[in-house]
Formats: sequence, C-alpha cells, structure tokens
Amino acid sequence: MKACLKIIFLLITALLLTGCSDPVRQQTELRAELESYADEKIVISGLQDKDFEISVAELMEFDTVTKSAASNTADGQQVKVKITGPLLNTFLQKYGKSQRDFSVVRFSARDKYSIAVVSDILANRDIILGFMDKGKALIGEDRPVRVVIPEERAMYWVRMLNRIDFETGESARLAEKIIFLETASEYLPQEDYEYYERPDKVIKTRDLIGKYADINDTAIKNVFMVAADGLKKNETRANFLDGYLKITGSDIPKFLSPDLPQGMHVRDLLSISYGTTAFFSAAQALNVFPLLSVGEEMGFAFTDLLKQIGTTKAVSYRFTPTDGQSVLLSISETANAGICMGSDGAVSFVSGSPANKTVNKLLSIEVIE
Ligand SMILES: Nc1nc2c(c(=O)[nH]1)N[C@H]1C(S)=C(S)[C@@H](COP(=O)(O)O)O[C@H]1N2
Ligand SMILES: [Mo]
Repeated sequence: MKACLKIIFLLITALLLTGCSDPVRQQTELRAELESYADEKIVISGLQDKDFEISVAELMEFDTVTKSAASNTADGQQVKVKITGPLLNTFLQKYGKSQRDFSVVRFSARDKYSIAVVSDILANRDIILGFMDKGKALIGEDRPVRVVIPEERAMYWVRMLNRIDFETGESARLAEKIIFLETASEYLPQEDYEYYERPDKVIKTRDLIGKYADINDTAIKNVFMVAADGLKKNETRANFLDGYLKITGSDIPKFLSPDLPQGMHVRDLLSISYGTTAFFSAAQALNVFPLLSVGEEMGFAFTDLLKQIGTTKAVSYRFTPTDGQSVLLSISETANAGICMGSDGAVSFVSGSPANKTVNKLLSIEVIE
C-alpha cells in the first residue's frame, strides 16, 4: 500500500478510536501531524551488513496493531497507552528474521535513554513500534516512535526512538573474581554529587573498573546489573563507564550519571558483572539473603553469594583482605562459611569449621579452577 493511502486508512482507524464530532477537520489535522514526523529516521543496526535507516513513513506502511496497555513508573505514576504501530516481528519479517533470533534488542532514544530487551521478553512478548497513541499523533516528547511492550514495565516503553540494535551472543559471563563494593570504594577517589539536594559521595565506574578489572577489554560490550528487588539491567559498556556509583545516602549502591535520563539509573545494586569480574554489595546482600549468625554478627551464607553471582567451577577460593594477606581454602572448607558486615561497615569472611579462618576487611574472592 502507498504511504498516503496508508495514512488515510490510519485516519479512519483513528476516527473510530476517537469518535470525534468534526471528522473532516480532525482528519486533516491528524494527517498533517503524522506527516510532520513521517520523515524522521531510525537507525537499524545488526540486521544487515551495514547500518541503515528507515523512516517513520516506511514504518507506517507495515500492517499495524492497536493495543491498550498500562504500567507504573518507578515513582508510582501510571502510564496508559493505546498504541498503534507495526509489531517488531512484522518489521523483522521483511528481513527474514524474528525476535527469537536475537539475544538482545537495544532501543535507544534522542534523549540518550536506552534499554536492552533480553531474550525471555523477545521470546514471549509483542513489541509495538508505535507512531500513534489513543488514535492521535504522538505528543512531541514521544515522537517519532514510542516502543510499547504490553505486560512489561514502562521502563521498556522507549519514547523518542532513534536507533535499534539487534545483538546476538554475549550474555553475562561466569565470575572468576568477586570484588566487594563497600571495601573497594574506600580505595578509590570519591567525589561530591548533589542528589535531591543532598551532598552525597560517588566513585567513578571508570576508576572502579580501571583498578579491579580489565578496562581495556573491548570484547566486553555489555555490563549486567542486578538490583536487590530483582531488577536486571544490561547497560552498554560505554554508558556504564561514563557513570558513577553513589556510595552514601539512600538507595546505595546506585548507578547514575548526570548525562543519562533518570530512568536509566539503577538503585540498590546487588551485583555488577563486568566480563568475568563481579562487583558485589555486602550491604544489599544482607537485605536479600536469609540471615544467619556469622561469628559475632548477622551475615549471609557464602554459598548464597556464589549462587547469586554464578561462578566458574572451583577447586578452591582465595580470600584477600585490604592488607593483601590472603587465605586459600578448598571448597569443602568453605561449606559453612559466611560473610558479615561490622557496625563500621567493614566486610568480613568467617569460614566456620573445619578451617576456622577469618578474613577481616575482605576485598576480593578469586575462584581457583
Ligand atoms: N526516551 C525516553 N523514553 C523513556 C524514558 C526516558 O527517560 N526517555 N523513561 C522510561 C521510563 S523509566 C518510564 S517509567 C516511562 C515513563 O513513561 P512516561 O514518560 O510516558 O510517563 O518511559 C520510559 N521511556
Ligand atoms: Mo521508570
């Protein structure tokens, strides 16, 4: 169908949806509004040898669906849409592909917002590339396309879409080394960061990775974050390395950046996987894992940490405190081990019997294969 015919068809659909009283005038207005952003382009990467652009007019030519969906934002407001546009799968069909062919589809926007949609969602959900909402043209800050994934949280409903990356392959790697964020932060430069009018402290993610992982490993494309409430976020290495971790005040550790929209900030981080290095928050682990007594304190089981992070197969583990006096223990010697935090915030490892070793000011755990 020609683009203009398609617009007329959409106008009729819109009339049915809005049931307006002056149909001719509304039609003219809607057509003019749709045409005003029909020439905007979206970059498509990972689908053909070279990146290419499609215009919104081209998207309008595909078969469309109209679906209602509602979801809450992080601060409790409701977002309601009745979105019209082609399904991502309808678009992909033209290239002989489907959502299931990819491990990640990343949607990015004009305001630098971006989000990775992972394989479970790709396999199970409709993804709509919406160019009309509630029978009308999109409002300015949603144009030219709003992605909607009904039944998934509104953080996936990307407004101002300007790029889609189709990725295959890389998923989170098993950890070979675990670094405790609370201990590591003490040895990194701290900066002031104004957070809701509070002077909090942050460390640069670049400093953290530079000191404790391989910052030059360009094979790492994605950084995987898990929050205490179970939220999983997959961020590009570039975005991650341009950000900060807030380490004082509320919601800590919190990934944020003044250059990224707030919806991309991640609070209450439990772990961050960067290649084979996993950064871990003992303070959040105490909120998430079952508590047990570890020495004189309440703590969590070492095995719960390993299960959460996913590590390579071990024969033993090396526990290293800030003074470098490390302790090597076999798997069986760590079966009853726990990790706790003192009232001063220091992380300790307590093996329990049979080894009866304690490592105070624990910085890292290496998996020895
Ligand atoms: N381009 C863009 N899209 C975005 C965001 C953003 O900051 N920029 N925030 C997301 C988040 S976190 C939520 S909860 C919803 C909020 O929807 P609303 O802006 O329509 O209220 O939009 C999502 N889409
Ligand atoms: Mo959000």
